[in-house]
Amino acid sequence: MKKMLLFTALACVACGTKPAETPREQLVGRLNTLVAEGKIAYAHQDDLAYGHAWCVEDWETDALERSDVKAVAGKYPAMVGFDLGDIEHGADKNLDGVPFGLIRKAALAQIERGGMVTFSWHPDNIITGGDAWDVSSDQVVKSILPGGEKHDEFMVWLQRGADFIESLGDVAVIFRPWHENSGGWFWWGKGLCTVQEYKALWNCLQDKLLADGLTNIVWSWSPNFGMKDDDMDTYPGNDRVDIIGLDAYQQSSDDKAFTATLNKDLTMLCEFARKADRLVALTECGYQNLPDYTWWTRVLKPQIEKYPLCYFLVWRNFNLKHYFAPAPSTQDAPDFRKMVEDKRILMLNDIQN
Ligand code: BMA
Repeated sequence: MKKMLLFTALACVACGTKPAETPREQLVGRLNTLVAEGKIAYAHQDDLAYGHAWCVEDWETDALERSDVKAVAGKYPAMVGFDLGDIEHGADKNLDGVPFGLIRKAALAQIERGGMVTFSWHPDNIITGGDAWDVSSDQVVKSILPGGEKHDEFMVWLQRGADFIESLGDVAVIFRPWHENSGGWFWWGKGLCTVQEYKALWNCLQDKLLADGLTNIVWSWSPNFGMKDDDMDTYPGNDRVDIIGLDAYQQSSDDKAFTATLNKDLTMLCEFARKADRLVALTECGYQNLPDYTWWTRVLKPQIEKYPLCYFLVWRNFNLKHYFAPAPSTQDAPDFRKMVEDKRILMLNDIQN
């Protein structure tokens, strides 16, 4: 296969034509184009799978046309995110109870409709059997690296993740593993492994997927906001990352504190990415349950507009105690609609062609 590609590339050089773009190059190109046009794509986690007061019951027959975002704004998100947590066990459903069959179908529907897809992954703790948030041992990363006692088992976990991505076929997706590692709440986070171990963990996963022929992945690395000077030390490198992301949630009514931290981090990351010629995204954001009904246009939008971001992803709408995007019944819905009506913010219908 590789020889064939090389031959095609050489033949194209000889005849002066450019080789056709791969799905991966198309996705990177698409994101670069929208940034160059001063636009930013809107993304929502689990958008087609469930919302405030509904969930897809029978995914095999469901047309997957429901979406809280569409119900509020009349348009689907340009990008949809899903999480692969529990794929490592060969489970039928992810850690949040979303069937992997539904995730596959929804991801392909989103791409078929002209949209984009991103995956995160919250794998369990292989030493304790606890979840991704189990930080009771600082030996987990070490144990799964080559030479570690859990390495072989971990490679089986990676294989299951790789098999799922491969099952999507020849489409490009954004993959964002080992996220928020600047914090200490995941077993791969700060204080739980060394800088070298984190980078080795990144490389172990990426090299495995590439060796399996998964060359359509656009790789995203995303620390958490409130970054410290040494947080960039774990950046895997320009040859390993396409999108530098930031995860940023407002946690209290103090807008000023939130926006100050967000601006500080985005300024630094955008400058770093400009020099490195990488894309930048707000890979997760939100204000849980939206206690402030004008948060979208008063707090979030004025900040993200200042930066050359390719997308911003709002986290999931699990239930009335844990949601981030509106539904028609929530009081922030009019303000959200106003935000996404702005021409700068791209929804699915804006990027379909
Ligand atoms: C978190 C919460 C959890 C969820 C996890 C993975 O931020 O939404 O309830 O299990 O993401 O989706």
